[in-house]
Amino acid sequence: GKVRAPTHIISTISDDRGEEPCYAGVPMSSIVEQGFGVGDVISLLWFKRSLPRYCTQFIEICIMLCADHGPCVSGAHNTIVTARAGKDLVSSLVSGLLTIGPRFGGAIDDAARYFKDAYDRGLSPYEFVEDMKKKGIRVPGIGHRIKRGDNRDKRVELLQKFARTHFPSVKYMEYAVQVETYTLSKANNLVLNVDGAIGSLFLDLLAGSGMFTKQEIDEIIEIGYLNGLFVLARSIGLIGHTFDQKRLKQPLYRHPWEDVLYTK
Ligand code: Q5B
Repeated sequence: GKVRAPTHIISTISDDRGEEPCYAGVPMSSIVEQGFGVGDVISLLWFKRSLPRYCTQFIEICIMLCADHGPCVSGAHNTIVTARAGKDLVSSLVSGLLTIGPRFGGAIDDAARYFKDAYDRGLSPYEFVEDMKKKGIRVPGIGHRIKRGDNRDKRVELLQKFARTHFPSVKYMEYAVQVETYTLSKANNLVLNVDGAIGSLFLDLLAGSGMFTKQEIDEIIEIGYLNGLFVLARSIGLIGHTFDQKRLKQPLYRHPWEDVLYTK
């Protein structure tokens, strides 16, 4: 019989060979006609399935809330400096994106990994936090430079409120809140941050929606899908900062000598 030459690429999420592109089998016209939003497109292209409206709405809220957090955070700072050095949009954007990592915005996957492992193993918040301390690992999703126990992150409150209203279960989030209660008893800056809120709530979305098998959930957490939400969201803000600097015709940035401690 006929032998098909092996392909060099396998792809399962979109297909542009027909009359119109399809995302996970859903034609573009259906996406537009059914009034799908960006949360639905993310569901199709990342998770390869249509998710219930409350899930796609949650994804959209994450994107909106993480789109920007002012000019002083690591990502925006890098983007602003790069734009002011006369670089193009893509260079300015990626310069900011490259700061996203374990300390800044890229703690969502690890927060989900550690909260899931601790909750599933039945560790008390005390056991979990003290165990992390013994290992010398900062609890991902906990701590913030400017947010405090008496100045909570509004984004975290908004996500929690939405999930408490719409999710069938928020057990992982409640666990993260208990962890926060314990860490706040140690230091006032050790709040549940936006990464920790998204990480724990996405666990609830995956476990409670009935749309994913246990194996699929483990794979999503292991591969690390969730930092993608912050990367995607913050790209919106970083592009905005690039345009802003160019519109304002800002000159080359040079850090002031007075703000550097020169020492031998
Ligand atoms: N300590 C976020 O640290 C930060 C601890 C901890 C145990 C912890 C830190 C951290 C985990 C990573 C994480 C996401 C680096 C943050 C984001 C997006 C953003 C950003 C924005 C946006 C802040 C002081 C003392 C030390 C530490 C201890 C600190 N964190 N212990 N577990 N998690 N968190 N990142 O203030 O005894 O003195 O040595 O790494 O979740 O990125 O808005 O800015 O939208 O753009 O620099 O919101 O918490 O504190 O390093 O001076 O530590 O607290 O061990 O103890 P800070 P440090 P000691 S959201």
